[in-house]
Amino acid sequence: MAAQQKGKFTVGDYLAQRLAEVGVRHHFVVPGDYNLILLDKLQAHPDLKEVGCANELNCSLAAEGYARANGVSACVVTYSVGALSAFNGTGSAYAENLPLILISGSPNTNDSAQYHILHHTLGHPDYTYQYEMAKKITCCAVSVPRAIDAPRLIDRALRAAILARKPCYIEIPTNLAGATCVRPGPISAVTDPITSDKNALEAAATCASEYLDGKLKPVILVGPKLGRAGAEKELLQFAEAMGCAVALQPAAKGMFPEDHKQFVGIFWGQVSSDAADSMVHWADAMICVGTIFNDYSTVGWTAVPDIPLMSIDMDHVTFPGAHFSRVRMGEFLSHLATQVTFNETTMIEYKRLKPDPPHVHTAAREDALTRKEISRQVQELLTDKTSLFVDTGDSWFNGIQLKLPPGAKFEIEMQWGHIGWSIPAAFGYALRHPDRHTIVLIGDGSFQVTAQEVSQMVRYKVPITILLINNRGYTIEVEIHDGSYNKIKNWDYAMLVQAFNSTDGRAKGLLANTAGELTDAIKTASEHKEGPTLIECTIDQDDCSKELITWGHYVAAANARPPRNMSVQE
Ligand code: TPU
Ligand code: MG
Repeated sequence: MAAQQKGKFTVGDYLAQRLAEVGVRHHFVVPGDYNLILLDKLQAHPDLKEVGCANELNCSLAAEGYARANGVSACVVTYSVGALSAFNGTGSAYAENLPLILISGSPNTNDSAQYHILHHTLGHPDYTYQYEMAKKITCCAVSVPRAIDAPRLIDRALRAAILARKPCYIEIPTNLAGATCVRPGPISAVTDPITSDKNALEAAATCASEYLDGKLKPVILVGPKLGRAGAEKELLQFAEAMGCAVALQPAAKGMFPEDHKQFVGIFWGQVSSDAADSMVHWADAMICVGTIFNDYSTVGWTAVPDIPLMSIDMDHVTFPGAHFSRVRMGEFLSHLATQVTFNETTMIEYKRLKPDPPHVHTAAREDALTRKEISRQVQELLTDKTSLFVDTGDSWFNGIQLKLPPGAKFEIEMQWGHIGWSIPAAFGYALRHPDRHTIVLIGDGSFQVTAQEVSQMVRYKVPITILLINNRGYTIEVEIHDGSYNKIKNWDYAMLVQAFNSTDGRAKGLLANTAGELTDAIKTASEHKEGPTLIECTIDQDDCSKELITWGHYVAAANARPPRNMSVQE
C-alpha cells in the first residue's frame, strides 16, 4: 500500500480527495495494470474504503446499488477489458438517474504518439475509442491528457454528474495517476446545487394554477425521478395541500408512504394495484411528478394517460402549451403547496372503489411451496428496516404487490432491466446501509448472470437474504414469446453458495420445497448475521402471477407491431 508521499500530492490523490468530499465512502474496484497506481492512491485516502468485485459488470452494478443508498458512487476499472464490461452498469446508472463515477485507467501517454500496439486494446494505436464510447453513456466524459489538466477535468465531470444525477466518466493514464498535481480548492465549487430561476418558478406556479383552475378530479401520478431528485418530503407537503389521490408508477414504489390515506395504489395499466387504474382514468387533471412512460410502465403502450398532463421533472416543468426550464422539482412542489386549493373529490371516489383486502390463504407446513405462499411469508418479513430489491421477472410483479410498511425501502431497475442486477446492486447498497435488512427477490435465470457477487457478500460478511425463486427457466420471456431458448440449466443454488465459503466464509445456502421449509429457512436467515443466506424456493414451472401473464401479452403485442410508413408495398 503506497502511503501519500510527504509533500508530494498527485493526480490520484486529487481524485481521492474529491471522491471523499462528494460523499463516496466505498469505491468498487477490479484491478488491472492500467489502474494499479491509481488504486494505491485511492487506498491511501483515510475516508475511502476499497471494495473488490469479482468482475467489472458486477463492479459497475455494485456501484449502481451503492449510488441508490449513498447518492453517489465510484467504480474503478482497467482499460477496455474492464471498462467495456463496466459500461453496462454505467448504462443502468444513466437510465436509472444515478450519479455513478466510472473511472478507468488507460495507456501511458507516450504510447499513442509512438504508435505502440498495447495489450487489452483493439490492436491499433488510436486509444481514444473508449473515451468516445463513454461520451454516449455518461453526462460528461473526460480523458486527462496531462497532470496539469486533471483538477479542472475531474471537477467538471463530478459536478456534471452530481447536478444531472447521471453517471460521468474519468479516464486517467497509468503514468499520470502518480504525477504531481496541485491541491483542490473548496468542494462547494463542485457540489453547490443549482437553485430554480425565480422568474421561471413564479411563471410555472401561475401556469399550474391555470391548469388546475376549474378541475374537479385532479390526480397526482408519481414516477421514479421523484426519489432521484430527493423531493419525497416536498411531494408529501404538496399532496397533503392538494388532498387528492396519489398513484405511483411501479418504479416509484416506496417513494410515497403506502399507509398514507391518499395512496391509491400502483398505476400499471391492466396490472395496477388497488384502484389506481380507475382513479387515473377518471381524473380530469394529471399532475405527473418525475414520471417515466416507457413500454413496460405503460404495459405495451396500453396505459398512457389520455388527458393533457402537467409534468414536473427534476429540473423543468411542462404544461400543455408551456415549458419552464430551471425549475427544480422540490422547490416547485413546496412552492405550489402554498398556493393550491384543497380538493378531496378523488378521495371520496377512491373510498367507493377501494377493493377489500384480499383473503390470504396460509399454506400448511407440508404443502408444496407456491408463489403466493412465498409472497405471504415475505410480506410478514417486511419491517421499517427492510430494503427490498426485486429483479426482472415475476419478482417484479410479486414485489410490486407487497404492502410496504412505513420506513421500508423498495429498489427496482425497471428502465434498464438487466437480469441479475439485484445481486451486485444489493451488495453495494447493503455496505452503505448495514443497519437495514436487505432482501433480494430474484429468479433463477437472473441469478445465473451475476451469481459470483454472492462471494463478495461472503468476503465482506454482508447479511443479505436472497430469495431465489426457481421456476426452472425464463418465465417472463415465456409470457412474452416462448421458445426453447427460455429453458436453462438447473443449478444446485444452495450448494453453490456454500461453495463460495471455502474455508473461511459463513454463507448459508438453504432449500425450501414446502411452506414449512421456507418458514424455517427465513427464521435461519433472519438470525444469520455473518454473511448472506440464499434460500432456493422451488415452485412449479407454471406457477406465475396473472399480472405477469397479462403484462406479457400486451408487451408482446407492442413488440410485434408491423413496420409503419412503408413507402413501397412488397
Ligand atoms: O421469474 P422469471 O422466471 O421470469 O425470472 P428469471 O428466471 O430470472 O428469468 C428472467 C428472464 C429474462 C431474460 C432472459 N428476463 N429478461 N430477459 C432478457 C435479458 C437478457 N439479458 C439481460 C442482461 N437482461 C435481460 N433483461
Ligand atoms: Mg425463472
